[in-house]
Amino acid sequence: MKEPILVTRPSLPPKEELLAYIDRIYDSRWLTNFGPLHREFSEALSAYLGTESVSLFVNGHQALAACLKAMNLSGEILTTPFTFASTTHAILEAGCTPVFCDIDPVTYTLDPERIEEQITERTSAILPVHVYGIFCDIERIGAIAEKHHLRVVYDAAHTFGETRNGLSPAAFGDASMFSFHATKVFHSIEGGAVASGDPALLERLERIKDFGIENAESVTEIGTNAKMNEFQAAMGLCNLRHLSDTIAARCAAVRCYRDLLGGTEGLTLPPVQEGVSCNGAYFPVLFDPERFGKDRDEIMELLAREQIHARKYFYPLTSEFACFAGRFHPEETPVARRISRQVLTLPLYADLPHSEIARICGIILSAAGKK
Ligand code: T4K
Repeated sequence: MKEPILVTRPSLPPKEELLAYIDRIYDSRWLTNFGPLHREFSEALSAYLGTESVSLFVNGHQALAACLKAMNLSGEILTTPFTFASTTHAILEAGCTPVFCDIDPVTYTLDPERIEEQITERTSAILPVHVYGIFCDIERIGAIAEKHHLRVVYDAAHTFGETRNGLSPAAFGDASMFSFHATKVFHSIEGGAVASGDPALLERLERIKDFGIENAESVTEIGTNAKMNEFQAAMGLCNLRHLSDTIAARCAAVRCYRDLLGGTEGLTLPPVQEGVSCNGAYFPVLFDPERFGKDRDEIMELLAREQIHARKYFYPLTSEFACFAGRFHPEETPVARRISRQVLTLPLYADLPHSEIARICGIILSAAGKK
């Protein structure tokens, strides 16, 4: 029987490269709490992202939650419901209220038109998501934020490894959060980071993730424990060396999907953005049941019968989560609602054979009698 195909599979560095770092960890007996590999990884990431420094975290979610806290945000934060649970949960954990704006039907990111109409005197920030690695409308979001004196924190969990007009995602907004989870293009098993041009914010983050400890005898605020450990940093350092090969392989897989599915009536493939070097993070396809002849759930089921496990990233909308029943109004974001019901993210990882991509596309196209 064939191995199941999952939506993603982590890239791994050659084992001996990782073992060389593990030897160093054994020799030093320094396992966590700002060890030498933590420092090395932090410097390597700053160089890669073109920033002065970054603050590393045990995962992306803790990075985002700590960032909102460190900015002393209060009141309402304008955001998208078309995202992973983390984005909305981080806002609530920071003691703020998420206010959901609708998304653009082409980029699936926050629609600037919808942002401005939701600003009130309680709004303190905008939290857009570069979903699937598709960049938000940075210029218009920046202009709105400036006009209304709002902070902008990008959830850049999906964008590591990309550039926009030569700049890394870290160059935009007041801060950006990256996730280095195992399922991401680049990972440190679990992990995350905040990048910002504000050294005071980064310094505060270093304390918040370590219980608010300033030094052995001084705790200056209530913090948490969200430090990245040395084993995570070791995996990150190894993977960073191989990142360009990983991205090249993922982008070749994306091209293969585009060649096979492009131009099919009723299917919408992810947009190609001018000036953006893509990282091949996800391959979301929208299925319009009227024009394609089959809906998203039918296709997902047909693939699953062949042991191919695509995922509905991101359905339901975070505003529709059971834990928020009755609290938000998902019908007020109709574009996000429609897209969440049509989207299927197809399997994509660096070593996914192109013959398997052809099989996946064959199942999809023949389901609708298009092959
Ligand atoms: N913001 C956004 C926009 C995000 O998408 C995320 C995370 C965050 C913030 C928060 O960042 P982190 O705190 O996670 O750093 C997965 C990931 O766990 C999550 O990181 C990611 N977004 C989300 C979109 O996807 P699940 O619940 O779908 O994961 P799971 O366990 O179902 O794995 C997905 C597939 O990957 C499975 O089919 C199996 C495969 N897999 C998974 C793991 C963990 C492997 O082959 N090996 C593995 O080790 O959330």
